[in-house]
Amino acid sequence: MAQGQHSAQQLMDIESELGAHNYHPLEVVLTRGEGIWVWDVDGKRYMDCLSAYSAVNQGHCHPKILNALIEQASRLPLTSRAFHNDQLALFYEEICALTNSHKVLPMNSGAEAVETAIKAVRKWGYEVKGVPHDQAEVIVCEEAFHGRTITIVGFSTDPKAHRNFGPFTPGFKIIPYGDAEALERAITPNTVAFLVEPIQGEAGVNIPPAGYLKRIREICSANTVMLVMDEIQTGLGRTGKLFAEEHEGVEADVTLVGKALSGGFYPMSAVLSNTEVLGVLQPGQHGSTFGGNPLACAVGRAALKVLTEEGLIENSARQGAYFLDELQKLRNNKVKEVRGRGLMLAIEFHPEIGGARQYSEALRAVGMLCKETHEDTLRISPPLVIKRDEVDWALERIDQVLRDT
Ligand code: IF1
Repeated sequence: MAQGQHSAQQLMDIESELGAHNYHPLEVVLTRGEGIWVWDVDGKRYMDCLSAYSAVNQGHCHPKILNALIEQASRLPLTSRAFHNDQLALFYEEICALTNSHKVLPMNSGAEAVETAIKAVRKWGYEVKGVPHDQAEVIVCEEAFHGRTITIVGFSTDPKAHRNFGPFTPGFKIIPYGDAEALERAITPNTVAFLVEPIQGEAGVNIPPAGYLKRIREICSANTVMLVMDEIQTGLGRTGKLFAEEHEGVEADVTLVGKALSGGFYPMSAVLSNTEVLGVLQPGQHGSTFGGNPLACAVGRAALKVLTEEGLIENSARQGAYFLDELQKLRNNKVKEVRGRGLMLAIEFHPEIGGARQYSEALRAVGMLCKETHEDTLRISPPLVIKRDEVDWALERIDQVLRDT
């Protein structure tokens, strides 16, 4: 069926009839994106303040990444890892140089990177640390989000994420987020890793107390426990640094990236290691049909180049600081707290006002697309290419909606 033959409502009705209802999207049907802007099928323009959950940090349809995609797709999209290709080594070189990593394992989704890291740290635990067979423990946090596989939802504290999906994978211990001493108390001789987000995204931009990242780094080092930082949402410039861990000068043993690693053009993730955790994996012990494919690598190389050459990390810090400062000036008794680091921002409303969804809907009506999380919090994460006058444009609408809703 040619594009444009269906109304927005017809398309939503078909989705509702034929698709599983595992999402509750805003009632907007998008057809085009460019930079921070997206357009719906009726030609209405919106500022995208979700960036596909930080997968579009470089802005929609960035021409340089698009050209890399088209060029590689027309030459050689996929070889499998049964053979070498001429993009993988170059992607390795460029991401290792940028992130000070020694080893990389490329995968496709963020959840696959998380699962890969869990496999690698367990294997490192048995073969290097000497943990007794099948006794490895990984410590994780309450309110975390690391993906949707059975193993990952098994250690989620969000009932929506794990109810009726059991039985689950054993070997995980859950501690409160932001409490370094809880980590120290939870460590046993069988602990192989601590998996944590430097800022909890899905939990509503939950920023840990100052010094938390530094303290968990010390505790992990003192106990030979691998610090695995999930930077899939916070990484690649979102918080105003390449990685959020840099705000406290911390370097994880294993860093997980995804989402904006491809600028939103292609599913791509990677496990980065600055120790020999990835060195324990031998041929035949892990892999994926599309992991490290030449198309992903060509797109990833272009996405990283755009991020660094166009100063998007610095822009995220600059515009994010301004955005946060101005949001905090919006005096409004419905707002409980405004939080943020770089362009990873959130407005938390008082529970009694009836939830943040009403604000997602009201902002959509005035041309801004945001997403609520955990009932009372509105996430604001525009692409990192946003300019000062565009931040002001957004602030005007947020102020108007807060006053009128
Ligand atoms: C959905 C949430 C955000 C992530 C972190 C791993 C992954 C994610 C820190 C897994 C993915 C996505 C998943 C997407 C919506 C979005 C999300 F609401 F689900 F929780 F961003 F907060 N680590 N987050 O944020 O990466 O396998 O998805 O590539 O499931 O609806 P993935």
